[in-house]
Amino acid sequence: MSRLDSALEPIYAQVLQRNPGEDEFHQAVLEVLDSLGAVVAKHKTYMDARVIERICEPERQIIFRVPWVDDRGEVQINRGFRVEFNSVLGPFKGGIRFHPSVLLGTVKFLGFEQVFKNALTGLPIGGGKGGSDFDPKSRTDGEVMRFCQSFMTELYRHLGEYRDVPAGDIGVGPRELGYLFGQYKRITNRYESATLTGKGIGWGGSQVRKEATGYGTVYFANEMLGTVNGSFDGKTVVVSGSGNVAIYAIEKVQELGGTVVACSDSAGYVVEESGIDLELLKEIKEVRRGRVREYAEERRAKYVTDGSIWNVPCQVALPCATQNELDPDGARALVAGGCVVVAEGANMPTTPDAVRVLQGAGVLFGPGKAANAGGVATSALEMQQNASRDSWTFEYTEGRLAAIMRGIHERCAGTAEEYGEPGNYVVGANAAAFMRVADAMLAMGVI
Ligand code: NDP
Ligand code: 2IT
Repeated sequence: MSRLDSALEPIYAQVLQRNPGEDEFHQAVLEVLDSLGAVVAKHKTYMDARVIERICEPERQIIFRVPWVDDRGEVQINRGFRVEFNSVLGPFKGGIRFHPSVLLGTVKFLGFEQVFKNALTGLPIGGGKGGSDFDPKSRTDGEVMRFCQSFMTELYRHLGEYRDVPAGDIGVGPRELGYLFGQYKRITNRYESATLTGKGIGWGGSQVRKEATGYGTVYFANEMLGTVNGSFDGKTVVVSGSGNVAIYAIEKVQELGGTVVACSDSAGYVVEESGIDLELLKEIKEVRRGRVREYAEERRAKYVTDGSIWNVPCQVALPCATQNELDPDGARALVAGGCVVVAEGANMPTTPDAVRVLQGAGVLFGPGKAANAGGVATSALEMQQNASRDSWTFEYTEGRLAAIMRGIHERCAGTAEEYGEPGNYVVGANAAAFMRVADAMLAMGVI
């Protein structure tokens, strides 16, 4: 059940009416509005200036045709999106997702989340997101390159370091980012490094960007554990997914002395009580572009295709795959298995009902817009390095990331306390982020 403040109900009703069929977007908006009752009661100007309604409406939504030719010589047509949600704090910033499930509503939910996430980092970045229903997993390198070139041939006109700066997300990693940047550079005849982040280290990328989302999630979870005098040392951890975020979450958990006993992909999950062999997982996922099943076969480990990874008992759970992957049954299984902390590496992986189950059982819950902000924060550090034509060391950059994650945790915990909900990171993250965005919008007039 929602606890939406009555003053906010008409705003949500209008979002539903204006964006029919976009369930994920509705979910993301409701989750934020649910946290804002006390904020709008205290600061009447937000309502008077209709700042919430303005934040719920993207500044610009771009939808375009992406035609390309596959290896058999056949024409393929995909749909491309870029939702430029809010630029009040800086240029639009956020990843691009290539996955067959991508619809306008998916990109809008991700863009909306990104606005608040980016605000929490304290860095000068607005929020946006892009994507396509293209499936890179079923395609050859040549097909992926031609698709990326066609995608960028339309998107380039909207980008720029002062306008809109994409990065990766599901299905968009180093290979895709290389093709995208190459085509941008060709069309514009300019080497504008800070137009895209997640670049290769040899051509303008930042140390730690690849690791940043997973590492940052674990730093955030570690801060959460710290509030109950805990740490990762000796903890049993479950990480869903096995992509970029999951792999580097596993790496940092292991560095901090925890044992990751399970990870997954969309086909199944592997369980290894003694801990995941990260080098083999990286080799299979990053080099061979393989599956978790292959990992399980090589390790002769237990592989499950017809169950939920949340049934694996753990003390810390890090959902790092995709939206709505942790439902109330999964949440109840986590509680029964002794879980004390859940931190979201993915965007909105926990359904609202599952969040209530976790919080109701006293599990500390770190929402993605706070817990996974390390990726975009390090993207902003990449932009800083590009702007100054400099590159920092791994150690220095990781130190900056760690400090940013501590700052986000402090901001969320402090704001939750201020609004009478100590320990509620959902309220803390949403209220703190909203006020930063809303105050800037108020200062700039009716925009
Ligand atoms: P990757 O493409 O590297 O990996 C995605 C992983 O999630 C894969 O294991 C994939 O399995 C699984 N997955 C994807 N879609 C589904 C689905 N519909 N059902 C079940 N499993 C699925 O992506 P990332 O690791 O970059 O992203 C993971 C999550 O983290 C996303 O929510 C993303 O938005 C979020 N995120 C990413 C950031 C980044 O910097 N990359 C920053 C902040 C958040 P399979 O291969 O079987 O599809
Ligand atoms: O969801 C996210 O924060 C990302 N996919 C990363 C965005 C970025 O611009 O680095």
